[in-house]
Amino acid sequence: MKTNGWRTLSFSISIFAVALSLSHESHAQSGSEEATTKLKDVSSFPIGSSMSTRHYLWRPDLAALHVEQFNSVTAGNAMKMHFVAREPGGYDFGPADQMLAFAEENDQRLFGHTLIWHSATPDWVEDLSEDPEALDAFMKDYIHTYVGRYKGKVAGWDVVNEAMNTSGPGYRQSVWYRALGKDYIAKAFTYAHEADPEAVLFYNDFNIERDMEKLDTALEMISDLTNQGVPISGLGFQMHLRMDIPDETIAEALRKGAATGLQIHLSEVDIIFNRHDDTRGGGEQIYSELTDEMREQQAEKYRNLVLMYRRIIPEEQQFGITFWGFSDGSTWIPGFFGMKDWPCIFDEELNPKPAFYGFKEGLEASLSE
Ligand code: 9MR
Repeated sequence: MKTNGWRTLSFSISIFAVALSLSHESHAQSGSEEATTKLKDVSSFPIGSSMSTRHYLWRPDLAALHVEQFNSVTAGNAMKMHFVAREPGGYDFGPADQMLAFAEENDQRLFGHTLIWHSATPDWVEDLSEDPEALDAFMKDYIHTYVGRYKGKVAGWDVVNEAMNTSGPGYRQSVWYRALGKDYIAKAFTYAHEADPEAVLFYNDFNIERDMEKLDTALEMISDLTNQGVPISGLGFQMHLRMDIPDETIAEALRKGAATGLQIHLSEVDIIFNRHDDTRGGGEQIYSELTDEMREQQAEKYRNLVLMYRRIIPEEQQFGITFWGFSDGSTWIPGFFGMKDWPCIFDEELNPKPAFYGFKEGLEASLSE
């Protein structure tokens, strides 16, 4: 049974946790006390990361480090539609159940990613769009069944992900949009709220911290939804950052986000040095080596990001900060963009980078400075 499997995993996690905390001490920059302080212990809001069930099962070292440092977890892939609704005629909640078991056994908040996303819509669901009513009926059943199953267990959901064009203004012409118009968004939030009135319901998107036309389109949508009484309660900034995105631009975007009054989640944080064009395989390798100077600059960027979040987002709107992977050895970046990079706070060997200490400083700094 799964439960036994997870018990065994929890046991191995505690062994690894001890080993890892020892190894952190040897990499401490300014004393073992600082190195062994956990991010989750110095933060007033939840800190998390995406993880895959595969990693939990095959990489107990990653799982142990996650549990040691974080108190929130998002499935990197396992809770997407193309896994849950792989085939017509039923849902497979096995991987989502594994995520829940991991979260419950390790005191983690479970965040649901993601209900409606063009990129995770299986072909057979896309085919339903020839009959918009059938697509809507599927969406209703999917969200009711899925969110209802995890009612009270999943704290919040990315209800709709990436509904805006990749850049500039306008809605993405996804299969959902083409069949149901932009109303699909209001419907998705309504269905999710019906299934779990307590869950925090997010709209989530990328590049909205740098592309003001895109952000403004999302904000207009949010204000339309709110005016219609649609139960949207959160805005997720994915925050796949690049070193040269100016902090002032990010701050401006956060100010606009905060003004919605919604919960604000930095939902998929990482910071790269190289560039890409937002498409699979579209990486441009400018830097092929990570220098000490780059490490320090990245630490500063992570520190500033946390400070901006703490200063700009009112405490009651701080849903938390979630990394999209925390080790340079297992980040999604090289596989997706076809380029090497070092976006995370831990290196390939799971040693804390200056970025880890920068992030932690951002959490600990007094805001009256
Ligand atoms: O990290 C995820 C990668 O493993 C998947 O192949 C990909 C497609 O499902 O999705 C990645 O995660 C994405 C997230 O779900 C939504 N925002 C962008 C993330 C990076 O592409």
